[in-house]
Amino acid sequence: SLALAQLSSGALAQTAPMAADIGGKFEAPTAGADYVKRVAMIPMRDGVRLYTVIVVPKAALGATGAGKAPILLTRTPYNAAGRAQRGRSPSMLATLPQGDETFVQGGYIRVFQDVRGKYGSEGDYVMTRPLRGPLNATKTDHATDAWDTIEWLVRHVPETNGKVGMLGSSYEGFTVLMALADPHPALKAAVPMSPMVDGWRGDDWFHNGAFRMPTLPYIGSQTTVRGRGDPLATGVHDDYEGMLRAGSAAGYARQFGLDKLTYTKKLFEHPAYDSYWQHQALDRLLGERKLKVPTMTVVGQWDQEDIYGAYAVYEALEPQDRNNDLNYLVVGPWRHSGVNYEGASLGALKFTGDTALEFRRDVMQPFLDQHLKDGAPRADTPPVLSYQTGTNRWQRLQRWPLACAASCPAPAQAVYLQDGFKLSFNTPGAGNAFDEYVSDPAKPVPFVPRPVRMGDPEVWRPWLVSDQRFVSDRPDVLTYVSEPLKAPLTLGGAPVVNLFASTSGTDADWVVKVIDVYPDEVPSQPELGGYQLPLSMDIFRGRYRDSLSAPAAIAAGKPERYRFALPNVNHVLLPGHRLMVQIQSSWFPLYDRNPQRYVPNIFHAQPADYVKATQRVYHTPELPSAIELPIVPAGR
Ligand code: PG9
Repeated sequence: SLALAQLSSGALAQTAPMAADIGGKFEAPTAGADYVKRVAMIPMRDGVRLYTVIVVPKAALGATGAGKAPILLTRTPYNAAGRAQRGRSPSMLATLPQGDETFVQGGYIRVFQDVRGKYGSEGDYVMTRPLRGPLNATKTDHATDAWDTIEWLVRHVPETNGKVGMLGSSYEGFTVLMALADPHPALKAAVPMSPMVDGWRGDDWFHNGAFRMPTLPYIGSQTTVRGRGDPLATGVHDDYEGMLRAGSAAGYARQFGLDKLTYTKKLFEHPAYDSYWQHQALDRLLGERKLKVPTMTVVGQWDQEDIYGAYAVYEALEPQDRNNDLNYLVVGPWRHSGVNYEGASLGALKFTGDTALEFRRDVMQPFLDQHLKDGAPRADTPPVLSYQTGTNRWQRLQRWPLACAASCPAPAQAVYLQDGFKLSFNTPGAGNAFDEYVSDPAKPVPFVPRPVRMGDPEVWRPWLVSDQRFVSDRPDVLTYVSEPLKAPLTLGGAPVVNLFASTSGTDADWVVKVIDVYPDEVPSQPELGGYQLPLSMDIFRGRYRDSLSAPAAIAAGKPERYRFALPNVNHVLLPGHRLMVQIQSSWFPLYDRNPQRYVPNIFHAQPADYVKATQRVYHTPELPSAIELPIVPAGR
């Protein structure tokens, strides 16, 4: 037969048995996909090229769609190629991240770019690179890199209509804000989500001067290599144990070689709010510039990483927003970056539906369309959109906050700590002048139940709503509670701590928590019976009570005033619930321990510096410890 004849003559091409099986560049066919993915090395003004992934819907290709699609840009230190690939799929919807779904449905071009020095980009990486100015004498920063990138995109992506929006969460939110410092004219809308704004006051690295230990493994994973560094080989199951054994934060850094990393050195050299931090405070820096781009800043009420910055930026930009159409704030019942995932619950809390999708689909998308799509209708965007928990409903508001010490629709009202571990709106009367506890750095109060698995997302993500009963009866935690409420108590703003306290040491941390205590029984969700839900909590390092930049020892035994704001809250405590305040002096191992003996730099505290101290919290007419609550009167 013919086949046999061909075989014997060797006419059929044969692959040599020993031909190498991994050969040249392989490219899978993409004809069946509904998008094309391009990679460009975009040159910056100093010649450094940044790795950029551009995902274009096929519907925007060719004659019919040419020049019609807007671009959404995210600049990331977290691997642009990976960010642009949730999964491998011929469908753009399945390829891009969950939070991008409405962009895909809306026909947007999506762009992810590695910031300089990370993953595929050239140049040096500088953690949260400061703007050009006192800390950055070079000619480039994230503002210029965003500018140069947008300039290139509008010239080189033929499918675009020339309008660009920027968005991203956390570090990616920080790069959005940086672009606003000197925005390219084609940048028409910005959505910074959970942005890192001030790494000392209350985002990521410190809260009010207390150092957050997860910073150290983060520096390891981000700065040991251009890609993703290895996690620490801690050798312990319980981070509480591992971090306690290491002593100070510097001791922990040394154990893993992290003390050799440049950014660790920078942090350890700047424990106070000195010019290094002040020159990076993005709320102040942006407040000094003209706001030109409509900006919708987004954050979760229980953002466990960047709970400070979004409100600070909104507040700093608000004076420029005379017509209430440039500076928007959105607060959802979310964890850090939760806006980009499913938002029907957080820990034990359940909401009315997928609140994150509701926001993305019904509010963010029309806002972006209005500013980025040619001929799109004006969106009905409220100046402030906030999900009120307790009642579980979205609120469209004209402003934020609703109550505060001055210049708010309602004045803050003090709730006072009372003898007998009570809380009331009356100033304290007769009775014991103070309550006391011994704070022992050898047995710090854990921030979540042990074993503490800080890197476990199940522990870390919802921890700000965790039931506080696991510490409320510790002898080193003071717990004050009101009577069951007869009427709803609505909070809409930032509670302010006004604490009068003394320590037998010469330095001290003060952790204050405002808590909603559920009734003993909650028939609709039994596990919430008696639940102690944290609404707003934070830490303050006592040495900074008079000056954030110039720390000073505390006089042992002398009552001093500690005044600081807690994170914002939008919540109704329902009738039958009780208001609770807890006070403690450690929150470990999230925050490094205060040795309680004053040392110049706590990072380098020695074992002998860690001493027990007796803390007294006062509640007398002269020393009336209180929390100033942002109470919204009924009917507002
Ligand atoms: N919270 C993270 C971060 C932001 C900025 C600097 C360092 C870390 C993040 O989730 O990106």
